[in-house]
Amino acid sequence: MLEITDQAFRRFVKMTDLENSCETIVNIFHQYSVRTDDFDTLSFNEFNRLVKEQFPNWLGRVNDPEFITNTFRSVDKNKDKQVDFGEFVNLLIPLIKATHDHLHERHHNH
Ligand SMILES: [Ca+2]
Repeated sequence: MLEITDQAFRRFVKMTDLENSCETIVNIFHQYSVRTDDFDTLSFNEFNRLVKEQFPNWLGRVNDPEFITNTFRSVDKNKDKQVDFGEFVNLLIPLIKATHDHLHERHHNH
């Protein structure tokens, strides 16, 4: 039977914006998590790099080492000095909510 690769399959399936957004989040996480040690978690250095490169506008204090250290500690809920994907998603939730609130503020000011 003809096997269809994941990539080929995607050419035939039109994913929704939300599906694409979810996949983008997973892909970006992996771009950083595969660099050293455990390929599916972020070490402190990987986390530091992801936050600096991916949130330069939203997290204004990305160049403050204390801010990065404190954020890493608070995101690393199980204290294993690695940020897994679930912990990473918990970091995104308040950012997504803030984006939503910000959009409403702009809407109300019109
Ligand atoms: Ca962890």
